Amino acid sequence: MSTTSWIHSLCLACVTTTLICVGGAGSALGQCVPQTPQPPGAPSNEVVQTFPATGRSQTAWRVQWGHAVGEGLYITGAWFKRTPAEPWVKILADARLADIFAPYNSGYPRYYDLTGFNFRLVPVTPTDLGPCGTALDPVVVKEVLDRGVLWKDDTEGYRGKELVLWSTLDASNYNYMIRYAFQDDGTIAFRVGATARNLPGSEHESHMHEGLWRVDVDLAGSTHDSAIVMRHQQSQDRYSAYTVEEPFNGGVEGYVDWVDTEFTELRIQDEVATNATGKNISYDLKPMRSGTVRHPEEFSQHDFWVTRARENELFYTELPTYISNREPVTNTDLVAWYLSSVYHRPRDEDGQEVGPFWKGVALTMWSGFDLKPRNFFNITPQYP
Ligand SMILES: [Cu+2]
Repeated sequence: MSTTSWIHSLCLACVTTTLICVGGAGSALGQCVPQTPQPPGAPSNEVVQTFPATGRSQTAWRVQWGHAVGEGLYITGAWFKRTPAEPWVKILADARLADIFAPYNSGYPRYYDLTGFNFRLVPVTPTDLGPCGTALDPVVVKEVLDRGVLWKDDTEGYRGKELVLWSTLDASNYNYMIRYAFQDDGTIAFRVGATARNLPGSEHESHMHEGLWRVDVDLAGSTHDSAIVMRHQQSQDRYSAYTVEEPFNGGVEGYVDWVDTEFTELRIQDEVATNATGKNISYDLKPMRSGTVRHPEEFSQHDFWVTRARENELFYTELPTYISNREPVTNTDLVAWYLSSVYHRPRDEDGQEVGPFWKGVALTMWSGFDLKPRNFFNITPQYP
């Protein structure tokens, strides 16, 4: 069967299925979370998921997505509902990998895997779909998954759920899985996973895989957003500690470095919209890190950048230019930029030379960050 025809048959099998799609032997039966049927008239690039999918929903996501040659999979809008009765609240205007940077330890090559090539997305396979997935189009997978226990209180508890959209970028010998997970507590998990065949001729050379993320957050609409930095600080005796919250870079475009002892986080806060207890709603950008890269390239000298949202400012490598006019980043329309990285030290598990051929692949290495609500709900989400 051709690639196209079996994808279509899988899609047809899944469109009306709410519980189990193409589960095979050993598939995680019972782990599939029912998918919400698409509302009539919804755009073809839009997905709606309520949690739970049937009965009285507690929270819901509405997500719009897109993809293009050389740009991977990206999000073109995301809205969340904290309760069934309230209108959708806008969270994202646009979110994407602005680039993927892969510099090798010897200094060369230094690949820009999005802007430097015209790499395409890989057609969806049955492996991609697993027991619960559906193909939104030939290259985009949608899954609604159980994500483990979200909270416990002795014998009480709740298993969290998430709507996941993901695709695979065919970066020549390499693959990057680009994954966005919209979770039932309002969190969005951004991930890029590096896998497939090590660079031919340099299979044993260590290198970095860096996700250069651009996230246009529009909390409750595009205006009135402010960037704030949160740092953990210890008092001099080190017995007590406190949190410093201050305007990002003095309130103007610029950068901030992640400091391990500070648990540095970037917060985007709306200056007008409040939750039911009167607090300004906000989202925290929480890094997922195993280290910090620094290269001669100026964009890599810092971890968080914030710019005023400009439709023509799209390139991560141009950040030093974008911030040079020091526009305000309080009470305005913002874009957050973040560099996530994994250090790939090749090992025998990546593969071996077998005669004249290489046999094996690097198992997936993930990097990314979460955007997590703060004072968006006024009470614990998904709690009875
Ligand atoms: Cu690698």
